[in-house]
Amino acid sequence: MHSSSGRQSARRKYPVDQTFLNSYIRTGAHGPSEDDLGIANIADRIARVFDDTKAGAREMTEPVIKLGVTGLSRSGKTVFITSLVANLLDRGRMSQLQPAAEGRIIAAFLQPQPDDTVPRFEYETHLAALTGSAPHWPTSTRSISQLRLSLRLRPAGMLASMRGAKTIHLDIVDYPGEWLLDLPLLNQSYAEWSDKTLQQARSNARASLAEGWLALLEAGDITAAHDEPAAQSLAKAFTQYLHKSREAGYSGFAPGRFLLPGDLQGSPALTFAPLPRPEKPRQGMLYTEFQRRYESYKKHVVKPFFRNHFAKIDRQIVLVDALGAIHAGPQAVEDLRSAMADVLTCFRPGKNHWLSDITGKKVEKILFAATKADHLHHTQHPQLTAIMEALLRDAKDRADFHGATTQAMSIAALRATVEQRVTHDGSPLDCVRGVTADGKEIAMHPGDLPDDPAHLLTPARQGAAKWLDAEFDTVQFAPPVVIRKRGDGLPHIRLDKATQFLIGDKL
Ligand SMILES: Nc1nc2c(ncn2[C@@H]2O[C@H](COP(=O)(O)OP(=O)(O)O)[C@@H](O)[C@H]2O)c(=O)[nH]1
Ligand SMILES: [Mg+2]
Repeated sequence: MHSSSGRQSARRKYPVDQTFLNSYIRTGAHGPSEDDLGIANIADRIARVFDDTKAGAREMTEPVIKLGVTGLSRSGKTVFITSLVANLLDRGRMSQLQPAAEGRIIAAFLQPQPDDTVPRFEYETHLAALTGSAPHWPTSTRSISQLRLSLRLRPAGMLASMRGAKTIHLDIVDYPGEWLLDLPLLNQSYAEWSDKTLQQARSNARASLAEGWLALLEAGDITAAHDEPAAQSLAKAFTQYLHKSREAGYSGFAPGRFLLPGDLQGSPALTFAPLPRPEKPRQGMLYTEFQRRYESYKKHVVKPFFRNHFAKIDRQIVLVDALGAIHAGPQAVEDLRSAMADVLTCFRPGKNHWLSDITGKKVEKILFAATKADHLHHTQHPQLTAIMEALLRDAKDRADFHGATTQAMSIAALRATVEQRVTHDGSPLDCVRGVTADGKEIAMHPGDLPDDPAHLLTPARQGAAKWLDAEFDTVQFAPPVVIRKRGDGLPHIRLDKATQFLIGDKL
């Protein structure tokens, strides 16, 4: 059975190569010389097709699940992946993951990943940071990385005893959520994007953050000829505004690479900023040059990411620091709401959506998870989940979104607190206790989340400046000192349930 489907795949792939050869033979006489194309090149192509076919045949019998993990910077991606892998390798704390509970996972092991050009997720380094004798949070990653974990499984169901064990590869891809929020740019001209961004910056909520940049903009002449130092200072001031927006808890700030430039730092594709449109944009103006760079950013930065990485994802988790946004205030929550709609649009555009060409294969399941739920006593988790559900429902209504299964959840990838009831002003108060970054042990009650999410989301939508009758606190806890029993992964909250939703059905 397997070998015949393998042959079929070989046959299906072969014509691709044939076309290439034919076109080479046809153009060979008059077209590029043999030196240009190179016999080696053809041999290389053929070898690659066979390699692909071999990989294709193997992947028929050994399926691959590509799990995307995203979220804005500091939402908890690195901690999530580290804990997920640790808990899949040692499954003592994964009782809500069905195949683990049924004892069908015979083995789990890390493998070299299939993509040679994507950096490996540094699992061992991150795990060492979290589980050493002086545990500390791993350093933040700022780009894409990947890790392959393979699972050896006993099949489920009635025929289980008649079928042998199977292997499934889980390719976990970590990429910044900031990159996803660049997607709407593909559908916006420079003039449209400039308008929208300037309008947002001048809005009451953000005006104070944009002061420096807007002052610089006003002082300049938009019809001036392009001059690189002026271009650089505008781009710098604009980037500072984006950083401040982020620090103030906002979620929307394209272009994402301005915050996480990686090796593009200082390149022209990242040296532009929004400008009001001059009456007659002409060649040589700063405006025209920025417009060109904006288009170049889309072409050379945004599109390749979607084509090369994003389009291949099967399952996706989006980590959201909802508690952080609630702490930051109504405008940050409102911003999160619109960012979630943008994110959903990326994943599952309708059939005739301009995006469907680019995103290709469509993701089947998306989990929106509020992270760091260990900052809340479990009696408040339902409220946090209800807020996530309301945000998700709203995002689905607003996005041109079809088909994928979605869910909202509250999780902690690494539980850093224990629960404790204290007496406060004579009445009991449910707290979480942990160790702060400076080594003090504290019990904290971050505030009461409302039973009805509308109590937060309505003022947020109406543009309230702060919460009327509530305050939400936050601290950063140090990672816990974990004493692991044999067979146990890292302590978490509902990581197993999240994993079940994401991949349980495939195991
Ligand atoms: N208490 C707690 N803090 C977390 C958890 N996950 C992440 N954090 C905090 O969030 C910070 C950012 O997490 P990280 O995984 O580096 O975020 P990334 O930038 O999305 O990869 C960490 O340094 C921790 O302070 C969690 O499960 N519990
Ligand atoms: Mg990270």
